Amino acid sequence: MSQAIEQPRIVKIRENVLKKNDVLARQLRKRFQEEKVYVVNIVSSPGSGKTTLLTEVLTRLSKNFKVAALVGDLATENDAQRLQQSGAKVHQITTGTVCHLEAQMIEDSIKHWNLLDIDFLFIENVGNLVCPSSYDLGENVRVVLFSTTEGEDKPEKYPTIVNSADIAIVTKMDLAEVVDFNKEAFYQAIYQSRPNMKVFEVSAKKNI
Ligand SMILES: Nc1nc2c(ncn2[C@@H]2O[C@H](COP(=O)(O)OP(=O)(O)OP(=O)(O)O)[C@@H](O)[C@H]2O)c(=O)[nH]1
Ligand SMILES: [Mg+2]
Repeated sequence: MSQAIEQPRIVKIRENVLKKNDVLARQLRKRFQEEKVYVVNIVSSPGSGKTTLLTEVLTRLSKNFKVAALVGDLATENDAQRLQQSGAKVHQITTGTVCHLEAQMIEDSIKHWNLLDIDFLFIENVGNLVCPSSYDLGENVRVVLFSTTEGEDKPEKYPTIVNSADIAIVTKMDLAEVVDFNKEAFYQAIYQSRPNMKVFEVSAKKNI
């Protein structure tokens, strides 16, 4: 079979997978809404600080709210163990070779949880700046993290993830000076895709 004939088949399968995911994500969103669970999907490249920031957020929020987290990685339970230190209900999703979380994985993971016992559900996606942008998980809000140590041009290089997110967070601000992080260039790169995007600057390690 020639490549010209094979190509449309691959596109078709991808379309079907995404469509199936969208349908399930819509059902999940409805369920979350009915059971009053606010869902946050956190996406970023590997190592930009998702687990570190989320552990801090869960620790603080758990004083007044019922919080839970799902975390996706290709392998290991490391991040679930770290997040559990916050006292929150946590479940690790190991994806094997898949570079993103899908709505089906979320549905399977929450099967044993009573959603009425959860006010906020955080989903730490697999570390990847490409794949997670195409997969709706039924979340209320999608947050993209960029760390100062990655360089200020990442929003420009990965516009799809910026476009699919609602909010951006710059992490590791305590290291900004050491790595010569050019804040102006970073904001320009973000605003190029999303002129009014809300951006927060944080450090999960030090008061800045
Ligand atoms: N200095 C500094 N280091 C940080 C900060 N946040 C995270 N780190 C460090 O960055 C490294 C990666 O952090 P993680 O929280 O594991 O990053 P992640 O995005 O969850 O990584 P993956 O789940 O593997 O994609 C760790 O060594 C953290 O200690 C921060 O605000 N400041
Ligand atoms: Mg992590």
